[in-house]
Amino acid sequence: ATCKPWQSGRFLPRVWERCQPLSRKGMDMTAGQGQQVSVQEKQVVKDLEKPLARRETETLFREQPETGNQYSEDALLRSYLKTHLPPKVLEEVNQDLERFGNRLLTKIKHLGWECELNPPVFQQYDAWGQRVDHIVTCSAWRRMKEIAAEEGLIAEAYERRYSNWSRLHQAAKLYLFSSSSGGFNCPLAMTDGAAKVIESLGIPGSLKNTFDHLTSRDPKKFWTSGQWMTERRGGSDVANGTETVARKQPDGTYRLYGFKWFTSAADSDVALTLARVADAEGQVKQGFSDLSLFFLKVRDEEGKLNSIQVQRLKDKLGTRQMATAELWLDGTKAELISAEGCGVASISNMLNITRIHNVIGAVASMRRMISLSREYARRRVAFGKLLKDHPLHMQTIARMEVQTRGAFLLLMEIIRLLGLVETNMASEQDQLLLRLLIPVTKLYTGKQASAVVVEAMESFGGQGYMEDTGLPVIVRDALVLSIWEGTTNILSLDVLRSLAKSQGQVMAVFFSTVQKKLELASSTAKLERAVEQMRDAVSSLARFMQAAGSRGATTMQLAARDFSYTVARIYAGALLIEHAARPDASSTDTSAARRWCNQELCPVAAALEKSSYEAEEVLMDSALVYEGSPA
Ligand code: UCC
Repeated sequence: ATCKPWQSGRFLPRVWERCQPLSRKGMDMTAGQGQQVSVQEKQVVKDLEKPLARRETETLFREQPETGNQYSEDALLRSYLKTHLPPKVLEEVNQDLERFGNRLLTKIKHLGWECELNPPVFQQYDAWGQRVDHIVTCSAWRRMKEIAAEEGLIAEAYERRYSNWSRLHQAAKLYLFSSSSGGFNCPLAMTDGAAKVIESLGIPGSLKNTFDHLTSRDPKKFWTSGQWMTERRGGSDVANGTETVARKQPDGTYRLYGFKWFTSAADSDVALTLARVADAEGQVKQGFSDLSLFFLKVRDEEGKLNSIQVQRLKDKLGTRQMATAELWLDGTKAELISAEGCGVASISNMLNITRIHNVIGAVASMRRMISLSREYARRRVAFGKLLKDHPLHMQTIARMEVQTRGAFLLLMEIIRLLGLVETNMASEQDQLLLRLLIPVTKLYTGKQASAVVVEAMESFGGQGYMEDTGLPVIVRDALVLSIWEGTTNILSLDVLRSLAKSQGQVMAVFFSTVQKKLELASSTAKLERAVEQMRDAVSSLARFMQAAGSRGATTMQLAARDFSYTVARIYAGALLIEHAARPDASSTDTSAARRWCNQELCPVAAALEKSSYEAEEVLMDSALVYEGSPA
């Protein structure tokens, strides 16, 4: 008994060291007690009899988690597609994803790792002292661009060969691609966003050629786009923070003058950006929301930069495979593509697409980490048995799985709605629901991704913290997902904006959609309790909305985060229940839905009851806590 520190709760290193030899004995004892011993476990025992030097390397080698064809292994994705796609479409999409999964495993994954090992380098001058401002990328990164074209990762969404299901096909591919893409998912997000803006403008003649490049399947023709929104004074508050000025030229084009503080994937071919148009006297009003949207090419036909100077590349925590730069625009030739003063509203078409890509990245990173974590738990032995046979470890992985499933179904739901909107098949309700669910899903999955990948890293113990396992890369890259494309608070306020703009209609659609999903599942006995919990949560949310309606705007702002979380959790719960109520649902589907509904579904109501949003009191209280205690 003294040699089982995990039972006595004594984890002091010295005690543990003393226990090492006996822990082996403990393992043999377990086997002797007639418990099930797997082949793997027997192999470990055999290994322990080998000479020390060989034994150590072989044991760890066998523990290295490996996943196979991501598509074949993703039961949830497969069942989702099977449920929703028409049979003919399913057959083709299935084949394509199977093939793509194989290509990812055998080729693309390695390229992704190469991108991580060879991040972009900034070369400001050439050997002869001439300023070149060259962002040097590795060959694997350039190959990713070709692969993106060959696979139609953008084209698929705009060709619409599967009508409203084209977006689903594209999203499934991007989701599989994301964690092996070596950061190339970032330029693809913005490229998709730019194509969307151009399409929503009716593909004007001047942008037809660009649209063709952005949506091309020809690697030689394919272009990527940047989204240059952020300036020194405005990451979130874009309207007030943008200082860039646009001066009209006699030929009708504009020249841009300003400084862009974060420009992701700065090696892109074109970009959309915001600027303030100067009037006939050359004057500009600063600090007002009168931004306009511009399109520009980064280089001219000869390959020279379009009056752009690269100040430096950013030194980032993650996404290091991708060049983020500070750029001076010094007379950059550009085309005005929105109505003057409507830049923010126009670029929101791009933002909504890049936010969806952010969700794809979030769900993909959770899925990847869990797959590895689960695989490791099948190989690693501790305290006499495989990790997967330890109840607490299994429960931890199960919790991550449930979170990932909820996030995945939210993603698929916004993709489904987007597909309908883009093929003019969406009802007004679908459009309202999409407007609400994009910020909700973005903020929820961005945050969940950080939590899940860190938890998953921990499931590898110290190995998870080792750079050369590749696990820290996934963690680092996931941490940006709650910041990119709007922070959690900014997105929470966008949720409120969607309520205000629609005069509450988004919530009316939300409630009726959730009710419908619950009704369809109410005859499934195994889901009875989950449906009940959901109904309670929906009533609490409705009560919150009634109560909050009579309070001031500050109350609603203080509640915005909890409110958005509530919407996310309730909607994901409804989706999980719907998925579990299918005739061919698996027991995993049922358990996941039940577990999801066992968590706090309506945090906003609970907080209201605790008076957490009593504006004056809370503001004063928060200010006190924020200031800290006097010394
Ligand atoms: O660029 C970045 C990094 C790139 C990397 C991309 C990779 C992503 C995925 C990778 C895959 C893994 S980061 C830059 C990101 N920046 C932001 O996200 C900006 C954050 N700030 C906001 O979101 C703000 O809410 C603003 C700037 C969008 C709006 O602030 P304002 O000035 O307070 O806006 P207003 O006045 O409320 O709205 C102006 C107009 C209104 O329309 P009108 O004029 O018709 O009434 C709004 O309804 O814009 C409309 N609008 C929207 N419409 C605002 N937001 C939206 C929206 N989300 N959807 C529709």
